[in-house]
Amino acid sequence: NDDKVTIIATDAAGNETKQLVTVSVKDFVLSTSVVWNNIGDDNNINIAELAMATLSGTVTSTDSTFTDLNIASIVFKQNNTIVHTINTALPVINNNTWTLDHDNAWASKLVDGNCTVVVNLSANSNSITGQGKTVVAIDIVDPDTPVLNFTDTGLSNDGVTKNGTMTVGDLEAGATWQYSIDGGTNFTSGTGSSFILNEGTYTENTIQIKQTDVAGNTSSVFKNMSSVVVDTTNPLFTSATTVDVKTNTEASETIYEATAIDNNAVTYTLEDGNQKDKFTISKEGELRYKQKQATAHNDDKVTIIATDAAGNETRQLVTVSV
Ligand SMILES: [Ca+2]
Ligand SMILES: [Ca+2]
Ligand SMILES: [Ca+2]
Ligand SMILES: [Ca+2]
Repeated sequence: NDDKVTIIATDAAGNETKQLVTVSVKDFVLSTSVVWNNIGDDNNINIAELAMATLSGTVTSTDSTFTDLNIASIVFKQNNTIVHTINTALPVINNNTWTLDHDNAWASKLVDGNCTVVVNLSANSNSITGQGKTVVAIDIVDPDTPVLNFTDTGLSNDGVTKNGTMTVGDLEAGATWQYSIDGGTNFTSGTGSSFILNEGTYTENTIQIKQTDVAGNTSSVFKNMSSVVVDTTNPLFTSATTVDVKTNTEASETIYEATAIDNNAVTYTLEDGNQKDKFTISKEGELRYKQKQATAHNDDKVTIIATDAAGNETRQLVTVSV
């Protein structure tokens, strides 16, 4: 501020007047803060937040004598590309503060990713300009609907399993997830990527799973479309361990009916060993000799395996006397 110059004004008659003029060179600093509102404190905008987000700021300047201080434009950039510019009906600066009200006209232009907002200021007939900016993350994509996988032991694809570990798939990195086993009445926070179902029957829609991404967007709810049955109980034999057969009974005749009780369907097979090769058994449990037995004896032994739909097995040794 120390440049001085004397200017001489001279009229046609030669009269002179001098005036010393001091010229000060200043850095005019004009800027504004830019703050997102209604987006929580995570600097991340989710779908619900974007529906009511506003922007505001406070203008800072090194000189209070600016005339016509105003916002010239507000520019939204994503990945260095301008996605929207507001240059009409701009916020008015009042007591150095301004607010951009929510409007779908600009909010709807924003997409997933980092968003930079630049607020351009102007004063003194546009001879002074300045700006402010802020960067925020925008996440307006719902996470995928989780999927449920489990090992369907025993009979395949019947939904009856002895392994109650339910694995949750399609979880997003950083997401939290919840599951319900009562049709969505109560949800429990999940950890890792699986949960354990206790023994029982879980009918259609009883098992529900949802996830929430880091921004707070929640997925659609997975619901099981068919029953899941967890069966960890072995079948219980109720048929006898000994049987008497008359000599010369036809081979086609059932000599013994294996019976085991279980909550789920049971099938019967024979275990290798003993006199297994002398017998056949139907999956319903009908035991027969392969050949007519002509002589009396009481030392034929065979082990019957009862297997439920989940693959749980119980063995019973049966002694056949002819
Ligand atoms: Ca947020
Ligand atoms: Ca997301
Ligand atoms: Ca099964
Ligand atoms: Ca069972």
